[in-house]
Amino acid sequence: MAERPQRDVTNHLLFEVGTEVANRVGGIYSVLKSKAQVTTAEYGASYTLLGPWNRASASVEVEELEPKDPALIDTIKSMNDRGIHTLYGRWLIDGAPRVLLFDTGSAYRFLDEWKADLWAVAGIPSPPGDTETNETIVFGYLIAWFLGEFVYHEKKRAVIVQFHEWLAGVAIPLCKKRRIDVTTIFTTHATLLGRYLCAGSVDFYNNLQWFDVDAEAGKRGIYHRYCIERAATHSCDVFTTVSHITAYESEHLLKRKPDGVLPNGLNVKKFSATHEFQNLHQQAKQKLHDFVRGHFYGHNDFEPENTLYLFTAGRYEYRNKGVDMFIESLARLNHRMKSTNSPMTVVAFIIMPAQTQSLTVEALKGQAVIKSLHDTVNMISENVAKRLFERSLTWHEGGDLPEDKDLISAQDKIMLRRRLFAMKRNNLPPIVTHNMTNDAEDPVLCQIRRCQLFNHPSDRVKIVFHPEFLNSNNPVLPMDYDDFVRGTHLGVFPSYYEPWGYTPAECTVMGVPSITTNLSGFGCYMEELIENAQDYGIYIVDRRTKGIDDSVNQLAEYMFDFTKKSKRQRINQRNRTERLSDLLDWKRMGMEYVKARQLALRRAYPDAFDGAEEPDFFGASEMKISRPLSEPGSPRDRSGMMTPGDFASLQEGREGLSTEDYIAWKLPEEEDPEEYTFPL
Ligand code: G6P
Ligand code: 1S3
Repeated sequence: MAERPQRDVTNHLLFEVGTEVANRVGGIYSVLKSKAQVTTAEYGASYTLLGPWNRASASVEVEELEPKDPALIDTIKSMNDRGIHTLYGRWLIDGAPRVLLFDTGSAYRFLDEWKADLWAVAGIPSPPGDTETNETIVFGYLIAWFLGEFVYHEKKRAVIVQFHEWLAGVAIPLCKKRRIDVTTIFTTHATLLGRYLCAGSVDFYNNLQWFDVDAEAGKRGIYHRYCIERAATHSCDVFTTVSHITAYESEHLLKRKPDGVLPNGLNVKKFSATHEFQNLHQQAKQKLHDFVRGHFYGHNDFEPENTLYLFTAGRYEYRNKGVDMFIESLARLNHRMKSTNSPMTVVAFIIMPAQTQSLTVEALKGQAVIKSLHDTVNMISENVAKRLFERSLTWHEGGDLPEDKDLISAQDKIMLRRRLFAMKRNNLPPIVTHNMTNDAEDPVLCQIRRCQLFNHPSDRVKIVFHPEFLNSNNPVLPMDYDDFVRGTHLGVFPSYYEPWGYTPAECTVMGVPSITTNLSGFGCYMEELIENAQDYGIYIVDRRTKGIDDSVNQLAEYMFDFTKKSKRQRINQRNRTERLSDLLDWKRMGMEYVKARQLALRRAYPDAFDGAEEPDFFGASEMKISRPLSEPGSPRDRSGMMTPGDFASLQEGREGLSTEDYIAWKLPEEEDPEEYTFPL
């Protein structure tokens, strides 16, 4: 067997492969996009993302470039000469990383050949008719083709390739089989079986070690996909996932213990509004008030000042994202608020795209009715101002001041009366803003009906289900998602299956408190890191050790306690929440990626590290932090520095590499005293 040539590991190249490169689908797009800045800062032109060429999104997100690297030029040319269409360019996002996109459509003529090869070399079956798997195979073979040619042209530098999720994973066993001289990292952001099993009615976490994985995959018709995922897991040099909980799941369902946990970060600068964020909340909240005035026209018997906006959002995975629990807890919250005569009203939004036909007439009418009222009142007030001015001009000493009746004309009153009559409604404000394709069977609607949360005037909890992602051009709720989140008071994400969970993390960096669970990667991470997470606006529902009923009660209790907070307490809490932002920044989280890459190099080129000093990032810490905070609350006091990997260090040679802390992190000092001396 030929020896691997010794490549330069210091000036290595990095490729990251994913199906969501410049193509928004879900969480992996968020990972790649938000991380781009720190990765390009580290690698510059040595970093390229590889993905399938989705023409619609690439035309908006990618600017074409001429490649400069000779090996890249030769490889692209050789593939183009064989009829494979590619797009090389700059992804137009922060960090502007280079991307190389492959038109899978130009390679489908090889599909049958590649399927046969996949069976021959890896024993992976691929039944006909599964278009997603076909796409995965074609993409995987293109990537393996590209990498094989690339390292043929680039002989000096080591090449690290990091693959995200099974959809990008076919190339990994191919690299192994073909002995392509690259080192590979496979990062799974969820497991196929985990997602499927959790969506059913299975006690997932208590049975993880007992599942007959092949049989379970077979029963669900995903055996061939599972084979791809498992092959990628076992043939990569370094296997990682995004949280501990998914590491545990991977160990049992994919039968390999991950070498490390690479949690997801955010580009905090993008959200950072420094002291402005409280004002942004106030401004965005006004827009929510506007929406609510329209939606609840005729039933606007609750005060904006005493209204709290709660929301959940995400892909429509009813059970996995915990929407079932959210609605049940809202019903219990409603009951508690009613029985304690709470002065507050909660408006709970569910933002989850489902199949819809259009906005409902009722939702559109609500906004139109309120807009007309607004226009009419403006017109009347202009008329009143004009008359008041005219009357004032003719006033002389001893004369009477103008009376109200002189100011509002009969005409004005008729106009106003018309608008007021238009606001009369015989029905209750709707619980959903769109006409649903499957209204009768939609799980969210069925659960709302079962809990009888019908927006009755006596209800203290009102519901608005918006089954479409938000955007500022929407005529009913014209707000972008970030803007919407800023306007709310509390995000609620009681997920059952959530490898990481960007939604509560995004709330945090926008200074919005959130509720999550100890079954979500983010929830576990925060629970581990912060002693008194609730003070920081991070509430964690126990869905692991409690029964379902107790978890629902705990969630209802958290929400009920939140409704009892004063405005000042909410403001204080938001300040503390926002202060956690740096904890979630890629500048810190990205260090785990650095470690994973280093481990990949060590495993592929052990000789290059012999006798050499341990690289910096595994080296001794530069400084120690102690408790930097005023009360209340601090992250867990550690006389040392922390990285996310402290909770699951990367394992060298499966024997446990002891990684030293290398990044200092501390909360900024408290700026606002907990107790205010002025009245609330
Ligand atoms: C921000 C604004 C304040 C406003 C407050 C409302 O802090 O800067 O002007 O009073 O939000 O908070 P609330 O929790 O009642 O929406
Ligand atoms: C997955 O997306 P999902 O919503 O299907 O990957 C995300 C990025 O790693 C992660 O945040 C999420 O929990 C996973 O579930």
